[in-house]
Amino acid sequence: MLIKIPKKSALTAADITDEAVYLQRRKLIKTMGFLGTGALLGSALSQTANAGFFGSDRANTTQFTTTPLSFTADKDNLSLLKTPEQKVISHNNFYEFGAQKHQPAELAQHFNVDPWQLTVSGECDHPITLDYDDLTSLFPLEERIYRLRCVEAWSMVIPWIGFSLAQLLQKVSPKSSAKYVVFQTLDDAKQMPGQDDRRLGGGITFPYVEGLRIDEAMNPLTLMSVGLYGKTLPPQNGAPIRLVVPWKYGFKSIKSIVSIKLVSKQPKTTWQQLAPNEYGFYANVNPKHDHPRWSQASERRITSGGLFARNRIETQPFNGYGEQVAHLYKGMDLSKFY
Ligand SMILES: Nc1nc2c(c(=O)[nH]1)N[C@H]1C(S)=C(S)[C@@H](COP(=O)(O)O)O[C@H]1N2
Ligand SMILES: [Mo]
Repeated sequence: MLIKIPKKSALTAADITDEAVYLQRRKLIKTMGFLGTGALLGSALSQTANAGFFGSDRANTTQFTTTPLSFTADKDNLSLLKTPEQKVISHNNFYEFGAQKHQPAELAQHFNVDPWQLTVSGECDHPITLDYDDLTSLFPLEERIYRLRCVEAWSMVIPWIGFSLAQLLQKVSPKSSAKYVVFQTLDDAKQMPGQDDRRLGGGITFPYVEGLRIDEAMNPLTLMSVGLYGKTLPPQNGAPIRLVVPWKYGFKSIKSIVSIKLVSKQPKTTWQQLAPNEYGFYANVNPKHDHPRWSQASERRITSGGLFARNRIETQPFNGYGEQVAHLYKGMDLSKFY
């Protein structure tokens, strides 16, 4: 397939295929028998694996109840063309519910998020445990329209709702020994079928663990998200609370968090442990540092268009957030600390 890369990393409405045209093509491709390939983060198929994308809109994403949230609207990022809500909630990576893009939406609809407990502890003076209601009431909620760039070279633009992680961390008064922050997803194989089924769960180790350096965690862009498109999160997107770090590859944005711990040493994280030459601790979006099995120079932006829409765009350093975060990595060799 010939892929045109526009000069600028931006998309306008003119770049997008009409939904009807897309559905027509999808039908054609289905008859051609393209469905059924896996879409694993760790698989060589990843870059061209559109199976989940095509299959996604069949998922029943509506059984779980989401509720409207009160929040301050994002007025700064209105020029970003948002990925349609239906795509955001049906094309997911959430290996606890299956490693194919359409599986989380299908298998997570009965996920129980209330009651929930999120503990913030470790190297701090005032550890706390938040319950379900605290998640949306402790801090004023804001909308943040962010680009999300998956390491698999696709991306979306998502209107998240949440609060800065910095606000939460300030509440527990970190000690000076707190140099890193470790996050952990719920550990519950009864509810998350991928956790005790290696095939479904893509062969990764659970519970899912992620980490940030303390200054990355304190950066105002780093968001604790409790919602998207104006409502509480659907389970496939990480209900009831997940991390969003927009300048890093999507796998850093850990979902359905039960524990946040301040620690003194750099933690071992899920993907980094699985394949350290492919997934680093930092995982900053970097078009100049390719994944060993595919290029990171460009990405497929998921819009309302389909596979053949003109939606291949250049990837930006730090996913376009360099002005806000490049200073965090001053003097570091980014090809070494990838
Ligand atoms: N617990 C957990 N968090 C996770 C993942 C996962 O498999 N398990 N996948 C990550 C990856 S690879 C991506 S790209 C994003 C996708 O978020 P979205 O489905 O809301 O778009 O979630 C991240 N967080
Ligand atoms: Mo990802």
